[in-house]
Amino acid sequence: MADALVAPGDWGGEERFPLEVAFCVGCSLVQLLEELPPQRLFVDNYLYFSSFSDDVQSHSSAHAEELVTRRGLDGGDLVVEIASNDGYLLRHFASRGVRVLGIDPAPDQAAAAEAAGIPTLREFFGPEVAARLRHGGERAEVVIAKNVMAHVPDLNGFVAAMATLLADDGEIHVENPYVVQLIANREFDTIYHEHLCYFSCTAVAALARRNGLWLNDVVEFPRLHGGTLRWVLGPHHRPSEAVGRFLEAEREGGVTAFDHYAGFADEVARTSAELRSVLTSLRSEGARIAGYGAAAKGSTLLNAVGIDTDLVSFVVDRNRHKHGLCMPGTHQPIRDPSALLEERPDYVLLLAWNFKEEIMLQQQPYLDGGGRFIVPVPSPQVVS
Ligand code: JHZ
Repeated sequence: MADALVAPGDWGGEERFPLEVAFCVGCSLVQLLEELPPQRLFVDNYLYFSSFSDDVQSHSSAHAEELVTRRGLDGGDLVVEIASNDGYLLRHFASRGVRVLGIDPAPDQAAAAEAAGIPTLREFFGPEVAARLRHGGERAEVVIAKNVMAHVPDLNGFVAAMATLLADDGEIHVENPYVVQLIANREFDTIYHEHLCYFSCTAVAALARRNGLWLNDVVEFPRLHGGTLRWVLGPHHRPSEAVGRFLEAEREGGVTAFDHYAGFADEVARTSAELRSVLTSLRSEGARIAGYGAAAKGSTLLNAVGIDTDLVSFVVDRNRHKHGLCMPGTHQPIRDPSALLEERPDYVLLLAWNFKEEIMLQQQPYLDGGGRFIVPVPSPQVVS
């Protein structure tokens, strides 16, 4: 499991599960063939705190600003976020006087949100929670679901539940990495058990229609998490020009047909072999290599490519909840980023490549001292 960080030496209890991805010719959805229980993924083994990225913070604040201004939201309106984590987004609505409710089953993250004044339901969101809230008189002007729709086993139930909770003229904002960029940039390490689905606009439009909603807008954030789209869904058919443009581009680009995905496994195998050979030859020349980012995608990459502690000796991460633990499967110890200046490894494998600019800016002293980063995807590249 990609987020199941492990205590040093505690290797005996580690489990491995098959990971296969498939394309549905019926609805164009790219999806995993196996599911693990959400409780194990997002409650028992989950140390992800959204607030550790400045880029995510500024993206969230801009999102709140746009919605509050355009819709004129105030204390009479409710904004609900599903998978609200540590309150990284809702706090920007709350500080503007809007009523908020977070929903997240991850205990430590929900506690952090509550401590920041964000009321949080500690539950998995679904039809039952939505019906209960609606029965209690709650309807949301805006429902937000960032990087969570891919996590849900009952996808139709989840979307129908968002519709249940929505006010008559409300908006649903869903964000997820865009499958087109995943394929184009070979972001294979973002495929792991937490992510059951990989969305195109075609798949989201079909999903919305199956659940009484319309896809009304598409907004692109090409740098966020390797390429993110925001899909705006609503109960009325009011499509922006972007909706038609994206759907047409996907048809023309073949995104709705299996051939588009057929060569992906071979490309991933090539990138993996290339990365292994870069690391192996640097090590054989005596270079010392560390990793940056104890991310879920990081453990996926380390395990998929077979990067053990001989190749990459330790990993650093800003999230203090991860310090003292080790990467699952490959067992690199996780340390504070200050270890890069203490140990001065010759190279740092950038496992959190989605935050390349932000991390390289923070690590200017390491770079100034001659340090170099290796960016693994789409194909390994050394940057200094
Ligand atoms: P990051 C998680 O995936 C989990 P992960 C989840 N499956 C999901 O959908 C996505 O997020 C959105 C650290 N960091 O965000 C923080 C620094 O140390 O790419 C994180 O541990 N310094 C729910 O885990 C990691 O890197 C920094 O300056 O792949 C990045 O993880 C920054 C910016 C981050 O997500």
